[in-house]
Amino acid sequence: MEVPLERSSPANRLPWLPAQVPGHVHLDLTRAGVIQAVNDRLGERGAAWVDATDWMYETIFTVEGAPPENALLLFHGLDTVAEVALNGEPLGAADNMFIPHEFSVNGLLKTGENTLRVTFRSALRVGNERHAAWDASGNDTLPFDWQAWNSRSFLRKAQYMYGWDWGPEPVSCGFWQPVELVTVPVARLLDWRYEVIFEEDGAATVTLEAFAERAPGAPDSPLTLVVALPEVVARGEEPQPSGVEAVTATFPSGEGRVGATVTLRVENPRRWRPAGHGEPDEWSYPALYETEITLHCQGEELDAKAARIGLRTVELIQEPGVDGARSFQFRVNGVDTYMKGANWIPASSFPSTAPFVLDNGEVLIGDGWAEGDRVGPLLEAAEQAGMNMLRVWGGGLYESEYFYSLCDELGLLVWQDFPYACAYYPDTDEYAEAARREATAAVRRLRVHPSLAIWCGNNENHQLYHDGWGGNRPPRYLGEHLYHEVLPQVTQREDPNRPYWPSSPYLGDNPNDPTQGDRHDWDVWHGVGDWVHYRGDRSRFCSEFGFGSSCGMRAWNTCLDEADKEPHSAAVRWHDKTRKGYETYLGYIALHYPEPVTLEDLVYTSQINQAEAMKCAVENWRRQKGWNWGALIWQLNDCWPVQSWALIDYEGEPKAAYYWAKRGYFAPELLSLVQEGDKVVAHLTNDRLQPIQGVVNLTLETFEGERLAETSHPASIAANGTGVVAALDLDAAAGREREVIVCADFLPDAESAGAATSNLLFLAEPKDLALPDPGLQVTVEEQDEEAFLVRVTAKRFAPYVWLSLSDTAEESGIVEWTDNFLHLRAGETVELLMYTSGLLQSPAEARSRLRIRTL
Ligand code: BMA
Repeated sequence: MEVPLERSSPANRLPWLPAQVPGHVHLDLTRAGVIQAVNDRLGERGAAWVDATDWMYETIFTVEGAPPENALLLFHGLDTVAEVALNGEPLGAADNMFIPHEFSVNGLLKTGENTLRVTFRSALRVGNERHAAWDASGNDTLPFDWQAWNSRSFLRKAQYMYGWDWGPEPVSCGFWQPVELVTVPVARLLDWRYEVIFEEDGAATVTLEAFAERAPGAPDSPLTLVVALPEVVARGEEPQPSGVEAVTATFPSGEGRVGATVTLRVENPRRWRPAGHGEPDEWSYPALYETEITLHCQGEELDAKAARIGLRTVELIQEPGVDGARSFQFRVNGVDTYMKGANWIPASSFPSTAPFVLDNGEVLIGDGWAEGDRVGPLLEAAEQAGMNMLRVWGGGLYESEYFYSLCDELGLLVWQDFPYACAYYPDTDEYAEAARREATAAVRRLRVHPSLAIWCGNNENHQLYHDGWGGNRPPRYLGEHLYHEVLPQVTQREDPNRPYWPSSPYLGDNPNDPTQGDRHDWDVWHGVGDWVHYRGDRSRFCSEFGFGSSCGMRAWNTCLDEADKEPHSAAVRWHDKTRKGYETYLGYIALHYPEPVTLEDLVYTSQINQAEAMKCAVENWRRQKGWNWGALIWQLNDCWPVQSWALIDYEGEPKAAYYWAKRGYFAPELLSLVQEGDKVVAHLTNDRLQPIQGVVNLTLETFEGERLAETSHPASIAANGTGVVAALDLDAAAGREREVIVCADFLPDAESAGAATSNLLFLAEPKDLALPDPGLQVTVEEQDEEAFLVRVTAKRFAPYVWLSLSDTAEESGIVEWTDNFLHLRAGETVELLMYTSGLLQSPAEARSRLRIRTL
C-alpha cells in the first residue's frame, strides 16, 4: 500500500527508522536524532512539520505452526487516524484514539512471517479537511481557525495535544497503547458491572452482571460465569478472607453480547471510603474486595478477569434553597463529604508514556524510554496532601486502568469528564454515533471502579457558548445534543447509579452561577487578576481555580541551557503558555513580593505567591462549608516542563503550594484567619467525622517574638463542621503593620480527635515587611539510611523558608523533602527529613550543600 506524502516534507528524505510501541512519532524521531526533543528549549518550534506528515509503522512477526482460528489484532489505542494492513491486505481503519480497535485476521495470518503496517494520516490535516467540508456543506458555522472551532473538534483525539495554555502542541501520532494478537476459539469475557445494596441487617448484597461473547461461528455451547470475592484487601495490610461464597450463573445461548448475573451476600461488609474518612480504628486505606470473574465452558476455563470492587454509595445532592439556590454536594456512604482536590491533566504531552496494565496484571510503564512512572507518584502525592477528589479534565483522556485502580486503592474519588473541552463540536448523526460508541466503551471499562464518583459531559463548552468567548457565537450551541442526549443516554443505560452532569461548570442561566451547580473561578488570574479576589467567592462547589507559577529548578535544568536561565530568556518565555502576557504574570508577583531578577528568584517568588493564592481560596471556601462543598485546584500536574498552575511540576517536584496544602489548607482541621477592620477573627473547620475540641490561642507579635496582644479561647467544632472560634483586637498593631504578625494555634484536648494546627497572618504586603535578619541556625544529622534530619531554628521571624541543595542538573532529581517553604516564628525550631537517595555521604556534606532562602 503506497501512501502519498507531501513532496516537500523532510520525512521524504528519511530512511525507515526504529520505532517503539507503545510510543509516539515525536519520541521515535527524537531518539533517531531527526528532531530536537519537544520539551527541550525551543524544540517544539522545529517539530511542526511532523504533524503535517503521514507516518508509516511496519513490523514483521512470526506465527509458529498453523495460524490460530478466530484470531484478532487488538489495538488498545491508535492515535488517531490510522489504516491497518496485514500482509498487504487492508484490515480496516481507525479514527478514535479513545477506544480499542480490533480486526479479524482470519484467513490472512500465515505460518511464518507476517507483515503488519499501520499508516497514520496527519490528524491536523484530516481535521482541517473535515472542518472545510462542514463549512462547505452550509452547516451552522463559525470563523475558520478560531481556537474553539478548528481541526481538533473534528477528531476524537485528546484535545490538549493541539496545545493548551500549559502545554505544547505536538499533535503527533502513534500506537499510544499496545497491540496484541488475540485468539477466541470458543468465547470471551467482555466487560462487567456491579451494584451494591446495604441491607438493614448490616450485610451488603452485590449484584454483578458480566457480559460475554461467543466466537463467530463457534458452536452455541453452554457458558458459565463464576464470581468469587475471596479476600478483602487494603494498601499496606495483610489480606483477610472475605467469607463470601463464590456463585455461578449461566449465560443465555446465542450470538453476540450476552449477560449473566450473580448475587453475592457480604456479611459484615468493610466499606470503601474516600481518603480522610476512616474511623480511628480502621485500616488507613479503603477496603477493596478481590474479585475473580471467570468464564467456563463444559468444565474448561476460557477467560478470566481479576479486579477489586469497593462497597460504597456516592450521591450527588442538590438541595433547593431560597431564591433558586441549590446545593451541590457529594454524599459518600451517607455522609456529606467536603471535596478537596485538584484537576488532573495527562501526565505527559505524549500519552503513550502512561502506564498500561496487561491482562496478566503486569504494568507496562511508559514507552520504555526515560519516562518512568509519572502517574503513581502523582496520585500518591495527591492523597498525601489531604486530597480526596481528582477531576480528570475533559481536554485530556480517559486514563489507564492503572490510574483508576490506584485511585481506588488510595481513596481518591474521580470526577470524570468526557473528553470534550473548550470548543464547539459537530453533532451530525455520524459524529453523535461515534460519540455514543466511544462513551459506551469508556463507561463499560471504567464503571467498575469504586473511586469513580461522577460523569461529566465536557469542560467549559456550555460556558463558552453562554459567554460567547472570543466574541464569536455560532447560531446554536454546537455539540449540545452530545452532552444533553447522547452521553446521558449511555451512562443511564450502562451505569445507571452514577450521577451525570452535563458540563463543568453547569447549572442556571449562567453556567457559572455561584448559587447552584459547580463553578470555575477564573476571575482571579484571567479576569480581575490578583488572588485577594478569591475572598468572598460564594461558589457552591469550585471545580476549577488556579494561580500560575514557575516549575522548580530541577525541571528547568532538564530543558534549558545555562544561558537560558533568566526570567526573560526566549526559552523560559516559551515554556510559559498561560496566554496571560508575561508582564502581567510577573506583575502579579510584584504586587506582593520583590520582583524576580534571577531564574531562582522567579521560582521562589512565583511559587510562594501561588501558595498564598491557593491558601486564600481554599480557606475562603472551607470557612463556608455547608454552603460550599468542594474546592478542586487547577491543576495537579504538568505534561512537560512549564510555568503553569500545577502544584507539582513535570519532574515531580512539589511547588510551595503543594507543601502548603499538605500541612495547611487541605488538612482535616483548618484554623484560618480573617482581618475584619481592627480585629482578626479565627475560624476552625473540621473535616473529621468526630467532633474536635481544645483551645485556640491568638497572638500579635513582633518579628523578635515580643507579644503585643494575646487571647486564648476554648474551641469546639462538631464533626464535619465549621465555625468562628476566637477574635483578637489589633489596636496594638496600629502604625506597626510592617513589623508584626498575627499567630494562631489550635491545641486539641488530650481526649479530643484532631491534630494541632497553626496559621499566620501578615498585616502588610510581604514585600513591605521590615524584616530583620532571622538568625537562622541549621543542623543536619543522619536519620536513617535514606534520610537526613534537618533542624532549622529561627532567632527572629523567618518567612517562607525554602531549603534546597546546591545542585547540578544530573544530581538535582533525587532530593525529596517532607516539608518546605515554612514560616518560622521567633525562637521556633522545625525538623524536616531530606531524602537524597544516597547522593550525599555524610551530614557534613549534606550541610555544606544545603541552601536556605527566606524572604
Ligand atoms: C480552564 C481549564 C483549562 C485551562 C485553565 C486555565 O479553562 O478548563 O482549559 O487550562 O482554565 O486557563
